[in-house]
Amino acid sequence: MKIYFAGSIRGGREDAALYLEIIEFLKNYGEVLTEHVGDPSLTSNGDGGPADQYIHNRDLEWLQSADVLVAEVTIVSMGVGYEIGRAIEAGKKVLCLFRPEYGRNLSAMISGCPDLEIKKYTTIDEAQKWVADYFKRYF
Ligand code: 6K6
Repeated sequence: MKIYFAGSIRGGREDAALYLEIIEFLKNYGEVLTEHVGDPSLTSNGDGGPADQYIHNRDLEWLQSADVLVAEVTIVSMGVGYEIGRAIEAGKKVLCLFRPEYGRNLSAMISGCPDLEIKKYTTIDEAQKWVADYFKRYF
């Protein structure tokens, strides 16, 4: 099982520690291709990394090879939204995790999309429960 985890990078890194916890839990179900998304040292403006075109093409290859996309969508991120759209077009299963108490409404293009599942949560325990439930149902 190959899992692509998506979370905000240039959209803001406030939830990086949470991404790391979700990634660690996802490892119970398979290989997480995008562990770097939970790296606390990765900042939204980090310099010296690979060129954007390289990142885009490499990440899309990983996405195409993945069985499932799990996206934390609370922090608005263009990259995460793009990855969700590309994953749906490729016929991948998509689970979105969202914390409504963060005070923002989810984009209608995500909340109105019939081809993905959105689970609302407050605590990491709840997020883990939704992940476990999703993998039990589909894999
Ligand atoms: C690093 C530091 C600042 O910018 C970077 C770019 N590096 C990236 N490395 C790997 N994956 C990336 C990078 N930038 C975006 N992504 C992909 O898009 C990840 O898979 C995330 O799920 C998503 C984040 O998009 P933004 O728009 O929040 O950056």
